[in-house]
Amino acid sequence: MDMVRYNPLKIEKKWQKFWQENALYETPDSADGKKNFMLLTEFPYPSGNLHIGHWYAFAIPDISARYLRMKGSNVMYPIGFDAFGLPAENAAIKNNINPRDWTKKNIKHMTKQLKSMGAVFDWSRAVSTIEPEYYKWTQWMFSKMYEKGLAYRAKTLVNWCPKDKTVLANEQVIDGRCERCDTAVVKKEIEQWMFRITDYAEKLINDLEGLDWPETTKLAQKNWIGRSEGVLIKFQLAGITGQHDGKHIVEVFTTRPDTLFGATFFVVSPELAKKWLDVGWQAANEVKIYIEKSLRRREFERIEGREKTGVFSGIYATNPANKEKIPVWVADYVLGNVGTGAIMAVPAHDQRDYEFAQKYNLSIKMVVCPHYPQTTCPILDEAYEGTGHLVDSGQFNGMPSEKAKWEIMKFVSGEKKIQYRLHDWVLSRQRYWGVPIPMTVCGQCGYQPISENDLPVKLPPLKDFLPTDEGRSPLAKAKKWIKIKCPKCGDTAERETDTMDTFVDSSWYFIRYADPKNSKKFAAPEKMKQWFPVPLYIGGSEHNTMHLLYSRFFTKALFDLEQVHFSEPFIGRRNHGVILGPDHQKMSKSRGNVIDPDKEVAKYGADTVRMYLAFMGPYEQGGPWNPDGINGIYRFLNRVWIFVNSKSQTINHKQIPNSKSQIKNGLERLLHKTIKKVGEDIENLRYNTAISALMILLNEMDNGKWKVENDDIKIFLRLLSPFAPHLTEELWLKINSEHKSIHTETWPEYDPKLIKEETFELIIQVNGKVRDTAEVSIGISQDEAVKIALARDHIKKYVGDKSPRKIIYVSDRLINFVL
Ligand code: ANZ
Ligand code: ZN
Repeated sequence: MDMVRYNPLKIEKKWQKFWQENALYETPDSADGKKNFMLLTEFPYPSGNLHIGHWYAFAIPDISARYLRMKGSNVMYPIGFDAFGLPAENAAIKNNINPRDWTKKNIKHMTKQLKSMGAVFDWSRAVSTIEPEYYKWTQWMFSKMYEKGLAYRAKTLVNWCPKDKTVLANEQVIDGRCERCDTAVVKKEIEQWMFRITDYAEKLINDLEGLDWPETTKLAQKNWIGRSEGVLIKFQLAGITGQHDGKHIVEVFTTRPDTLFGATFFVVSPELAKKWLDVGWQAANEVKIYIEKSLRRREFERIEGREKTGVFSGIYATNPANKEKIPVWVADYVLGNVGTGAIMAVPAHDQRDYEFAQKYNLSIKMVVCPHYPQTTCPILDEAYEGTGHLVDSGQFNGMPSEKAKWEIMKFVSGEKKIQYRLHDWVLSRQRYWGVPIPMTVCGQCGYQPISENDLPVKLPPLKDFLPTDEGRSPLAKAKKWIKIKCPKCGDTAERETDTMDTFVDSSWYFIRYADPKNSKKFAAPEKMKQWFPVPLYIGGSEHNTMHLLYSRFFTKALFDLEQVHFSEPFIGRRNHGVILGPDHQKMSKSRGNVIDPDKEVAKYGADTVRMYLAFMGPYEQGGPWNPDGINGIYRFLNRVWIFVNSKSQTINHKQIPNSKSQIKNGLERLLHKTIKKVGEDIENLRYNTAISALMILLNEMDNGKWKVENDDIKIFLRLLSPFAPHLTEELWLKINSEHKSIHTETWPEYDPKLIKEETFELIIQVNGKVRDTAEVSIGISQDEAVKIALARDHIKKYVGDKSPRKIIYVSDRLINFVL
């Protein structure tokens, strides 16, 4: 018997070509009565080369896509490219080529690499955010949102490099310095385009409830939005020169108005203090220096900074509750863009204030006592942040703190206020490689939207795309392009030269998959009805906040604009884990622990690489790459190859001597159990245990004990097909005379009778009293049950040599000996 060796490279290329030529994975908008299911993954950034993380993100959900198809859904598994963005611009500058050429080249190469996975991607629906046919709609959505006041222009604090004279994204600021020239970065107020995402803060929190998302993701969104219910309280500040009467009312936002009597100092953020300086406050030199210095620090350093810093401002505030004069400090643990940028500091009940007071020797006064009616408060070695009863708080003494909150609010005429940590989304970038913002600016009429009929505003080709001196977008250099007639007065005007943040492009890309070629609309309503909302979105937890929040905001805005029929984009969400290097460390070039998927595929074939990634651990956890592990999978697929090949030659020839039905039974049970298990495991993203079950099944089929029929092998191959699509396609051809792709087969069904537990706990009674139990096979006869029961030592004691008067047998439940 001669058998061809398993040669994955040969068969994989062949089948990929076959699938493509036969348009096997092109998903129709509807397919005779089948349920539509879009299985969405996060479209990649065309960085140039697929890494193993891409395989994890795309080749593994492909298992689910294939499974759902076999279960009878019309599954769309779309793919595209998130192709605008800074890296392209930087790479282009470095290699002296155009960002478009660089990006297109990468897309071409990565498309080839992605195809080597053998996934069911529908390439006919692929989208790329840099194509004018796509970004026309990104611009159109911006315009619609502008019309509704959801997009607007306003001053905001940005990172500014004084040397390069340019705005920097947070990621471009390294330890407070410009990543390019190492100059200390300052915060500068500049006008930017923003989306009013804060209008949706409440809905973005409340609507999480109906979503089937990981709790961690929901929590991350809630924390990011950071809703807190509090009170605005006015403080009178005296001694700020430059204010018209030297007096100044400053509001603070607090969630604990009940602690007002314990406010022993007052803190303003450097940002707010800077504003006072700008209008003429004559602060001491050291105060000015402190303000300038802290404005250069990055926000997260300020919050997580080990040691709090600050400086006394020379000013005093009046505590409105007890009229005490308290010192005003400038300290950078208070943030300029949170609340009002100033706080009442209550060191006894707020840990940050406590640490600050300790360091600068400020007084600490406890006003909420945890064990009332005892009013001697404990000596604190940290702030007491809990609730209790009020002490040292005038007429509020003895009141529960929860009640005192609102009473004290009334007492000082405070105002209830819901506060969000979330800011409006700054969407403009002073960069070349992005979607032009479709606006004009005219000396008379200010900003005007470009008419819908004139969209898309195409990105002009530019030779020099470095930012300009004043930090203006490189588009300002497109002298011809920039000139336009004002849509309102007809005078000469200029185009907006800012481009959009790439998060805008990716906030709606999934909608385009439903209708990628439409030139009249971003997607036809009837097609959207067929596909949305998305039932399952699989991606990385790094997108827990920004991307997922922005897409939800976009969807809600489009819903309110009556452009889409759904207000939540993704009903189900699962996060995949991260693949670590063989040394259990994050893969990185400098560590030299990077696994190159192309090399692994060349060595083992795509089926092995996919299946190993699926096998290495729970998908939601990820784990380290193990060279022995991938070998194990390769050996398994080789065994499958040999087993099916040999069976396909001997089937129906082999004589089985033993009683057939008896022998068949055991394998059949295992087959049906495996059908159930593999299906359920895939549904729960437990691909690893599904694969273990398939390994057990193969062992059992291959141990010579059972008569293995052609139909058994067909079931096995169908179960394996989502994991190893190429190998199973090849073997399917071998065992079927007429070839129809295995990937158009249905998922096998299991017989519930066959997977019932094989044993049960037989209850053994003597004279109606339970005396023992025994594990026995389901369906045993009364005679067998009697024999088993009477053989047990414990029962022998009761029954002795008496012969029972009566035996009551309830099959598959109990046996009772009446003596
Ligand atoms: C007085 C107080 C007493 C506070 C107390 C807390 C405990 P959440 O709940 O996270 O929203 N805060 C207000 N504005 C701030 C700013 N710009 N920078 C830093 N901290 C600021 O936090 C609300 C609390 O954060 C507010 O309540 C305020 O401190 C502080 F026993 O006011 B609290
Ligand atoms: Zn005008």
